[in-house]
Amino acid sequence: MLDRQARIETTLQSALPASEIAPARLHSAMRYAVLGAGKRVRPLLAYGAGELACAQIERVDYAAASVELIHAYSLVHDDMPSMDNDILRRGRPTVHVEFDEATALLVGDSLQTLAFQLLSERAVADDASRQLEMIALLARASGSRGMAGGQAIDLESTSQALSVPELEYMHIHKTGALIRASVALGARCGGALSDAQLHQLDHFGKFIGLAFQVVDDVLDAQSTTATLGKTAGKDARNQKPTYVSALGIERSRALAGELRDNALQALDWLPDGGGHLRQLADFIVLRKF
Ligand code: GRG
Repeated sequence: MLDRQARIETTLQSALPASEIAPARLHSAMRYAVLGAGKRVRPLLAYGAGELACAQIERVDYAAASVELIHAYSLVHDDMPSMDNDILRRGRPTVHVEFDEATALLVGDSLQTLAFQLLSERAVADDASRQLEMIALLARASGSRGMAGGQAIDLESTSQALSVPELEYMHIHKTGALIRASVALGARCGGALSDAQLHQLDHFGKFIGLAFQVVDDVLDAQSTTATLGKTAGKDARNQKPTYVSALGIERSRALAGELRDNALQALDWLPDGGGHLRQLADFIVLRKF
C-alpha cells in the first residue's frame, strides 16, 4: 500500500499544473485539494485490479489518478456552503475556507476535466476502443446516473427516514459508483481477464463500494474529528439518514462484514484469489479513519 500510495502521489504531482503557472491561485488550490493527504482507496483498488489483469503499472497510474481527481473534486464541492458546508477535510481547512467559494467551484470543475484529459491523452489501454470504453465508464460513474445523482438524492433526503433499500440505492450511486469504477478501470488497463472475470470483479467493486459507505456511516457516528480529519457526528447533527440511523451500530457493522464476505466470494473466481484486493477489502472494512 505504501508503495502504491507513493506512486499515485508522484503521478498526481506531475499531472496537476504547477502552482506558479497562471492562473496561479486556481492551480495552487487544485494542488491543495488533491496532494499530500487522503487514503487513496480508489487508486489502490485500481492498482489491485490492474495487477490481476497483468497491466503495465504506468497505465494504471493514469487510470488511478483520473479516479482520484474525480473523488477530490466531489469532496471540494461537497464541502461547500451550498452542500454540506464543512470547514475541515483531510485534517485541513476545506478549499473554500482556505481560498474562497468561487475558487472552490472552479477547483472542482478543473479537477473533473483534468481527470478526463488524463484518461483520454495517456495510453491507458491496449487499444483505442477499450480506452473509449474506460472514458465512458468514468463519465457514467461520475454523472447524474452515478455519483452526482447519488449526491442529489442525499441532499433531498435530509430529515427523511429512508428504508434500507432506499439507503442502498443512494449509496450505491453517491459513493459506490466511483469505487466500482476504480476497480473496473484498473482491470481494463491490462488484457489478461476474460469477460466473465471482469464481471466477477464488478461484483467485487459493487459490494466493496457499499461496504465502504456503511463503514463511513459507522465512523461518522463513533469516531472523532481528530481521527477522521473531517467533522465527526455530522450525519446525526444534519439529520441525514444513514445505515446507523436505520440499523444501529452493531447491525451496521455486521452488514459491513457481510458485504465484505460477498465481495471476497466474487474474488474467488479471479487469478491469485484476487491478490491484493483481498487485503484492500479488509482495509476498507476495518479502517479507523
Ligand atoms: C459534489 C458531485 C458531488 C458529489 C459528492 C462522494 C460525495 C459526493 C461526497 C462526499 C461526502 C462524503 C463524506 C461521502 C461519504 C463517503 C466518502 C466519499 C468519504 C470520503 O472518502 P475517503 O474516506 O476520503 O476515501 P479520503 O480523504 O481518504 O480520500
